[in-house]
Amino acid sequence: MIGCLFCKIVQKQIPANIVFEDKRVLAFEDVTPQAPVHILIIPKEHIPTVNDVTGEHRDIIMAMFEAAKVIAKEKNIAYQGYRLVLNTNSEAGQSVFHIHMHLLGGRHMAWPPG
Ligand code: DGP
Repeated sequence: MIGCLFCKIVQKQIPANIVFEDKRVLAFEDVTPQAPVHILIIPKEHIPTVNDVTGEHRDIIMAMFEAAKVIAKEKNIAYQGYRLVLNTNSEAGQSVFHIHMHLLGGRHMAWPPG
């Protein structure tokens, strides 16, 4: 989508430290990391929020979770644990309106989140 920051990263118009890519998904380091491991996993297709996900996105959503598993293993945090977060709309703090799964790990995670 024109003007979407994450679409520009998908199209390699904006640089990012990419850690995983397949035909459906791209994953890259968050520019403002909140944990020793902080990766954003995004679909290549533009989907603004989780509210816009439909059954047609089944394969994309599955691919995002598969990517999370692979990255967690590669970063050696699969066993200790990690957190997957999808902020949706304003009260959750979504700032980029192209869905993205935060993969956070490498430190203890408190609950409830802030
Ligand atoms: P959220 O607040 O859930 O919408 O998360 C958006 C995240 O995107 C936030 O943690 C910072 C990250 N981010 C914003 N702009 C860029 C960028 O240009 N490059 C990268 N790598 N991450 C970005």
